[in-house]
Amino acid sequence: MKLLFLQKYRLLLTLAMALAGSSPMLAHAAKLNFQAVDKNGSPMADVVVYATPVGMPLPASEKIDATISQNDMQFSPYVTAIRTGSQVKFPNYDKMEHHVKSFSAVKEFEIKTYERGVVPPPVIFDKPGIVIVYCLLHNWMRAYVLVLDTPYFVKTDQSGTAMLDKLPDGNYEIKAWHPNLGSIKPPLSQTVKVNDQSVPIKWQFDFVPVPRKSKSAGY
Ligand SMILES: [Cu+2]
Repeated sequence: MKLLFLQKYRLLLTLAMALAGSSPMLAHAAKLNFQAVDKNGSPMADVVVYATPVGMPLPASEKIDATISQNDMQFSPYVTAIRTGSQVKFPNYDKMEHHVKSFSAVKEFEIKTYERGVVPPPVIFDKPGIVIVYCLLHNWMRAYVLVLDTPYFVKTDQSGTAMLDKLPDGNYEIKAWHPNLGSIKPPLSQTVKVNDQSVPIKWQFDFVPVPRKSKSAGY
């Protein structure tokens, strides 16, 4: 009986907080709409847009693991964004063998030649930065992993658009990165104040993306 009362009390308290707008669960959450275009104004896919809170701690949300498979003699997806500490699996769905290798200082690793159906132990990316993944058997195969400390990130689709929501109010440094920038050129950057509204943000890169290499292109 006492327990039931406590539960009821807690429910009422939650409702009261919700009505008062003070519950953290119902805090204002802004929606940011992104559009990425190239030098000529054409939509750019595979742009990772990520928001880092300024003057606020990063949330301790859980890491979300990812998969980069080998399909039709390519890595899929081409670009993957993950939070620092996440794991990535590299399953091989091709008839051919692959040999996965990274030379990046952020995460150097190697998964020696393995065949279809084999799912090697996942790779843990424990430092932020950019990791380029190669196949040592097929020199056109390449994937990019962007390892981020912030959990607020999103990737543009073929229409060059992406949307980031559930951002708590505050100031954010927002960056946009594309694989053609590699790990040398800095991403585009701007600081925005996020409050309870939808904000469109347009990014224009000063280049035209280099098409992804493929076997059929003769590489
Ligand atoms: Cu390969």
